[in-house]
Amino acid sequence: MAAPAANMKINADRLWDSLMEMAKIGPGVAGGNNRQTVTDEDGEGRKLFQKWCEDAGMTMGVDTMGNMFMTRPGTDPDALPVYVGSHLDTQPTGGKYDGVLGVLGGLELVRTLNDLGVKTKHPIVVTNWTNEEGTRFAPAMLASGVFAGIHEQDWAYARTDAKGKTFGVELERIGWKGDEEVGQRKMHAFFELHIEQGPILEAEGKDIGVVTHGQGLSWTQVTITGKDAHTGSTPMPMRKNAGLGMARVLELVDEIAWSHKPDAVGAAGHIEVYPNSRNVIPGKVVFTVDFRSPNLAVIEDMEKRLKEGAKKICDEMGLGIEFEKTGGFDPVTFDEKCVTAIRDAAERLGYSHRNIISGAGHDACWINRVAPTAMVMCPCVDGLSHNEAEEISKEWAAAGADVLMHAVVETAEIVE
Ligand code: HGY
Ligand code: MN
Ligand code: MN
Repeated sequence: MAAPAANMKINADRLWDSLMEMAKIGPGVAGGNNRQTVTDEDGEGRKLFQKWCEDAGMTMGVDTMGNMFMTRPGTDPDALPVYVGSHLDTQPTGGKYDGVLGVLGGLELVRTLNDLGVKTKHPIVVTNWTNEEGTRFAPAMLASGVFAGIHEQDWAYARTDAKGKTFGVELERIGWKGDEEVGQRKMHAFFELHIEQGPILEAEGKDIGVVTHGQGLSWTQVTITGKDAHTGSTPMPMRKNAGLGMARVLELVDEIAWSHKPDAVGAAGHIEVYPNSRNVIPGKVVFTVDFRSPNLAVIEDMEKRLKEGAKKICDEMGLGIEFEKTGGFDPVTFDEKCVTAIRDAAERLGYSHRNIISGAGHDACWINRVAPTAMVMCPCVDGLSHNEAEEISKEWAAAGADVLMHAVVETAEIVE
């Protein structure tokens, strides 16, 4: 297949302006974003993305999970489309680029092809996957997971947020429950551009990460029960302090992750304390342990040791404990041909690059189950993400979008 000419580049200023425009929707409190899934802000961001795509001549399809598919026709309508995209939803204290760069990078490549009058045999479909973050409704990558047949749609619709609202009702409320049956679309390939969300590329001075693998993820929700009691008048020996039990379990989580250094990681980002009153010993805590590793056996070992060790801690303290697996996926190996298209594109464009394993989960990790898939990464400042201070440079964004465009266009086959 003919590769695009090395001088075929996206419009960096236009991409940057679109990123800054989208960042105005669902602003955070410290310069980032709080555009959580199926909130009104998410709905607003979707509308802006739809407008931009339709202005670029694309037509929209939306499935029953709210996944948005914006199609640029190819010369052969029967050829399976090449999909490209990521997610527009953010963490509560999210950055402006996590996910958004991948969606708007896909839009920018279409805008550039329009400018250059380039046609491709295969249609190109720019995608916004619903609820990648899994922060409001666990698990992460919910809608791409339903699309890939990992989760049942009814189970996904019933996922509940901290206020007792369900995903399905909220999706309908914001008016983005589409009529296309989820998962019916067949793909020639899927490409995702994403910021690294880690320190490697910046530290090594590399423009591009060629993502060969994604590490696996395990989310275990732990509920520890003790007894609410007065923090002043209850003698220490009489206490059933669920909060103290959690503290000791979190120490264990850290110890387990360190025992598998340098690759394994572990922490709890979600913690609920009940009744969360200054003068009541917590009678119940609910928290989610997030373990990750490129090695499945390591993940399984960490899960096993968590259960055994946490049970021992609670037994000794007279506390109850329950475990629920609320999310996870095995380590991912991306498609060799697609990965090569990305590496060749970086080479052709003269961008420095290195192979990298994705530390974060992405929709591409599920789509890899149903279509040849690969990812391209760009650096981010100090490797910081899931923080409002998340930052990238315009040059990094442009390099990533250039490589994305070249890999997509080569795979979609330019028609001379
Ligand atoms: O959890 C993750 O890795 C992704 O950011 N949702
Ligand atoms: Mn993301
Ligand atoms: Mn994220």
